[in-house]
This record gives sequence, structure tokens and C-alpha cells, in this order.
Amino acid sequence: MTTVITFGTFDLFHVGHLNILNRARSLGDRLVVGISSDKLNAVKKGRLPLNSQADRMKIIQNLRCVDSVFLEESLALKAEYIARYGADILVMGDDWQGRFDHLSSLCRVVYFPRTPSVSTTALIETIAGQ
Ligand code: C2G
Repeated sequence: MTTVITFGTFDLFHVGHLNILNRARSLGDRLVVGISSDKLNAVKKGRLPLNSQADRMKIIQNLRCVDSVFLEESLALKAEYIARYGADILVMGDDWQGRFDHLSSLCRVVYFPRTPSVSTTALIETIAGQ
């Protein structure tokens, strides 16, 4: 059984998120998703997500392509999460290209191209401009 792991905030869930999760799942038999905690986002992006971590976890957990979710509490714990969930492959979007190459001694590391023209930031800017 091949286990795939990926990480993200998945705030204001959109088709770019769905595409990468479906592509990640297609590489293996089981997809485990680390959802960035509210606290981690405050550090990482300097603001809280609009949807709470509990709601973001609930949405991702209920997707057909996802087998299980957990809370990602720190960017520095990837090796621990890979070991804990027995991941064979780590998938990230190519905005993270090269950033996780050091984990390739633990599992295969794959970067997929981002879906163009859609992002949580663009959605927030569009809504704010209405
Ligand atoms: N993504 C994508 N296409 C988009 C937007 C996002 O493929 N148009 C991908 C990102 O590359 C990422 C995933 O969707 O792999 C989740 O994106 P975000 O919610 O923005 O999460 P991010 O801030 O990249 O958090 O430990 C790493 C972080 O937790 C990843």
C-alpha cells in the first residue's frame, strides 16, 4: 500500500486545492493531509485563515480523495509526520519547489504545478473590492 502525504491551509477551498489533492491521491492508495493550524498560519502568513482549523479539517476530511487529516502544527515537523503516517510520497505545489528536497531520504518528494489563475488571496481581494 502506497501512502501519500500533503500539507496546506486550504482556506476558502477552491478548485486549485481540489486538483492537487486529486493528483496526490492518484499517486498512491491512501492520502493523508496535514491541515496547517490557525496558529501556524498566524506565523507563516501573518494572519489567521478566514475558516477555522476545525472547519477546514472537516471540509478536507469529507472529500472523496482524502483518507485522513491531522493538524500540522509546525513547518519543521514534516519528517516526524512522514514517519508517523508511514508516508511513501510527499506531494506539494510547485510554489514550494525545492523547499522539501532534504526529505527525499525519507520518501519520494513530488511537486505538482499550481493550478493557474485561482488562489485564496485572489478570492479575498475580489471579495474585498466588491
Ligand atoms: N495550490 C495549487 N494551486 C493553486 C493554489 C494552491 O496547486 N492555485 C496548492 C499549493 O501549492 C499547496 C496546496 O494547494 O500545495 C495548499 O495550498 P495553501 O492552502 O495555500 O497551503 P500552503 O500555504 O501552501 O501551506 O507545510 C506546508 C504548508 O502547510 C502549505
